[in-house]
Amino acid sequence: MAHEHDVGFLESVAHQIRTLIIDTAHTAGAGHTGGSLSEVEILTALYFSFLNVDPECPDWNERDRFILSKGHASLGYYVTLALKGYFPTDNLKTFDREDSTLQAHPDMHKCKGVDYSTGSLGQGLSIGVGIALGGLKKNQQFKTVVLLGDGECQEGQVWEAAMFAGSKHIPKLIAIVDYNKVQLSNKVDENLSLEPFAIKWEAFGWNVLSADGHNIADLLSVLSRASALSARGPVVIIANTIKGKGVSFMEGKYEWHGKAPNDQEYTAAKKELGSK
Ligand SMILES: Cc1ncc(C[n+]2csc(CCOP(=O)(O)OP(=O)(O)O)c2C)c(N)n1
Ligand SMILES: [Mg+2]
Repeated sequence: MAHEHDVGFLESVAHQIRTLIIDTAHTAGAGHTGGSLSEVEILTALYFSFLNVDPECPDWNERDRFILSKGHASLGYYVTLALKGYFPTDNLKTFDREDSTLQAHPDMHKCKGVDYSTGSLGQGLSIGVGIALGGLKKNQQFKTVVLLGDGECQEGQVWEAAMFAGSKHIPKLIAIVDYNKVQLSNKVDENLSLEPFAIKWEAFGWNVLSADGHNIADLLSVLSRASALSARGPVVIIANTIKGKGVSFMEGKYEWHGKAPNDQEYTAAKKELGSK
């Protein structure tokens, strides 16, 4: 079930998630660290306040749906699901192993709490549109939330899904873009700029909100506005974030897109996080 927690509590959850992301990446020697660190507060606000979900009943038919369209950032997702109670945090030690339920990209058939398998960028919004439409046709009340990367928004399929949802005024559908300005090997603007981003979504028929993606109080208030607005049609939240947020030498660096810290980097990262 959704819970209203105070911001201080949620910030401590976010800090725990960030620390466990670093631990898990270091243990596995793998993972998309940068994009996992940028989504921490978004996932915290969603799973520990906004989403109506129950880890005891992961398949409950009326649960809110969540799709991590930027599936490569599974590290952050798995840590959040573990802390929420879907599976023991000890399982995180198996991340990215061949026999693990926690594959590099989320697998809905292996990992409890994962509503849809992702990893091939560009697909999540289409899936979310389909799920939201299904709920609408069955007169169900659940919300569907899709988290996209900004580099991912260069994919044509994102805009086909956006055009469809906007044109059909699909309700209870909320997209969030983790706008960290960095993709795999360069900055989004240097590669293929999304701007004017908000105007594009508006032109596709969406209500557009923006948030400081690292400020829990702001995220909660924007999510609540998004929820109200989504009664009439789809809403996108452009969440301004920093790739690698929380570890100074990872912040804003594409070099940390798909890299795990070595022993020395791990010690330095933990020192920084511990002192916060
Ligand atoms: C269709 C597809 N093309 C390429 C990739 C490889 N890939 C994985 S992550 C990534 C960059 C994504 O950047 P962004 O969406 O900005 O994610 P974030 O910054 O949040 O990590 C790419 C190109 C992929 N997973 N899927
Ligand atoms: Mg990005």
